[in-house]
Amino acid sequence: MTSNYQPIPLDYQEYDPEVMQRRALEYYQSIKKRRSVRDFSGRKVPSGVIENALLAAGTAPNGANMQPWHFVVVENAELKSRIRQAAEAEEREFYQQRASEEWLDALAPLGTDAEKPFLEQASHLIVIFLKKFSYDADGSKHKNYYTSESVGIATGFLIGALHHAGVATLTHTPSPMKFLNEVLNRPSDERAYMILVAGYPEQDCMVPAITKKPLDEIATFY
Ligand code: IYR
Repeated sequence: MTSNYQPIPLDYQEYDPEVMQRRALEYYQSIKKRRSVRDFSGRKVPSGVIENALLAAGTAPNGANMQPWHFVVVENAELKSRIRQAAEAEEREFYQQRASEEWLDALAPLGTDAEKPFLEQASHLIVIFLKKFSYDADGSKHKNYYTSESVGIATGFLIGALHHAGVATLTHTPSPMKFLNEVLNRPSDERAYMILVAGYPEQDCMVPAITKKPLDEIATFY
């Protein structure tokens, strides 16, 4: 039997335990400063920053290395405005009809509503699509595996990479998001997963006061 398994040496960097400790602490101290930003300035983030962050996202571990994602980067004002209009229509429906009282109560501390000006103001909208299938060069269709886990991890890498570069982000998931396939010309077997809003925060940007759970609540050690 012929095998497609072709191993290469691992490129691995080991650190001394103290260096490990320091790096782990420094990473936590950096990532804990990431906040979801809803007030963006119109300033443009350089395209190269977005491109490298996307390359970082594309390294994410994923099911059978099918890389079941597609990122659409929107800077065009006309497209942003179409996305805003469609998203606000869905959000008005959500806030006025679909959301339960319990859900609205849970959102109250975040101060969100159906108005989404950031969809036009922010430097970039990165619309993340999940691909249920891949296609060979000859056009034959293959199922992708663990697609939501894979795209979730890639999205996490993307958010982390943008934060590392100094780009503020907001995860935005208007529901339903089908309109994004139409506006952005994506095939119907791709599912819009999230809009990642990216840019510089507005000057004197405020964010809701929230706290994160302590370690003993989020983790168990045996
Ligand atoms: N999609 C809506 C509502 C919303 C839902 C959750 I859960 C949030 O953490 C934040 C907002 C909106 O974007 O306003």
